[in-house]
Amino acid sequence: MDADRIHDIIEQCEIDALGLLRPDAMLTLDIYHAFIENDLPTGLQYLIRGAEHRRSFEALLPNTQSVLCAAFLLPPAFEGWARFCAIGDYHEIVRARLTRLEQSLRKEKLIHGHTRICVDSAPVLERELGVRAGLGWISSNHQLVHPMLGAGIVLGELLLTDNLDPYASAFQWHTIPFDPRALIPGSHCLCHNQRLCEQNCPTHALEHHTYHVNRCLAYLTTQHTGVLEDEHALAMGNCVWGCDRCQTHCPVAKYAQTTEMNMPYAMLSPECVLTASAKKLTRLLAGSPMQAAHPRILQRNYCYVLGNQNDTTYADLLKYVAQNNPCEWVQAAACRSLRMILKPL
Ligand code: B12
Ligand code: SF4
Repeated sequence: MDADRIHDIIEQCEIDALGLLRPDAMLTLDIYHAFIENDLPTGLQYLIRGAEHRRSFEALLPNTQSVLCAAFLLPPAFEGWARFCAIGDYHEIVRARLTRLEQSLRKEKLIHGHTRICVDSAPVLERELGVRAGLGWISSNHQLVHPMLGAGIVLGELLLTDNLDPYASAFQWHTIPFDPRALIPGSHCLCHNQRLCEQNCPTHALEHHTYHVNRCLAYLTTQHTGVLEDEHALAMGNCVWGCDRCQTHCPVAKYAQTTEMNMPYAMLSPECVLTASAKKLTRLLAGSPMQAAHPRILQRNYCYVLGNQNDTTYADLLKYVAQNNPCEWVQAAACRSLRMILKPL
């Protein structure tokens, strides 16, 4: 099997970069443990589950011999939505593409053993795996930045009991040599320490290469239930779901873009989102990246965003939500936004 054939397979599977690594001991497990012991906010308590599994791949796939780590470039997103929302539920898309990869490798008799696919929710340290596979470095914005794709990527892994050593170089597709220092946030950034990501973070969640999850809008707008501090609600601007500002201001591969977006839920009107029952919302958001989240978070976010618009078009809708939504913190968000838009000039 020649490298060209392997590269054809990788391209056919719509993988933008792929790297191979050995299942050696994780290098940043201490960083992860310090995070869950000291900084874990309520909405991320699920990270405690499986904390020990991150030590090795044994619990996920006994006798793992090779790990293929893949990066997928995201399309540009619709205003107010993070880029990962622009392709439906990326977990399903990444899983489907890695399944195709697995089937193609098996068909070509390159693999024979057991496999397991991981995307986001599996207890693995995906950013470390990405760096070790040669996909890039951890930037000041704490994201994995690929030299050609930038930070606007999602990751997925194919664990294998086959040893892919004989084909090692062929499985390095758009990679760079691994340097352990690339795991230290900001140490390999190409912007001469300008830290545009930090300067453009609206909540100061990034400071001197340190990341404060409690202030990050990517956390507050997707995982955190309850009311938001006023300063955070204001900093949201038009942020409906997630935040990409530290990523969009990163100068590396700023213009890398792929396929067009697929996000029908971005077209839902504020009326439709804000008057829906929790059950209807769950139905409307099926197949979207929001399907696993608390359905009321989207309603709360819409309330804050409407309040930040400084116009009274939606005042009646916000009044309706303040009086009728069964969730206290959605009501509170609607009241705050009403105060904002009805305040005397
Ligand atoms: C929990 C989680 C979140 C949380 C917490 C974020 C965080 N920084 O931890 C929230 C909900 C806020 C979040 C937000 C986002 N996330 Co997220 N998230 C995860 C998840 C499930 C676990 C991450 C984790 O273990 N966090 C704990 C901390 C300690 O780990 P970490 O930031 O990953 O840091 C590692 C390295 O950077 C390094 N490191 C960090 N600090 C230091 C310091 C030193 C000295 C050293 C040596 C190393 C080091 O070691 C750490 C442990 O391996 C992963 C999937 C996975 N299974 O890994 C996706 C994942 C990391 N997220 C991803 C994405 C796309 C995002 C968002 C861009 C989404 C969005 N637009 O809203 C934002 C980015 C926000 C940001 N600036 O980081 C992608 C990563 C893409 C990328 N280019 O890096 C992942 C891999 C999901 C995926 N499969 O694609 N996320
Ligand atoms: S995702 Fe947004 S809020 Fe979070 S660190 Fe980046 S710019 Fe700041």
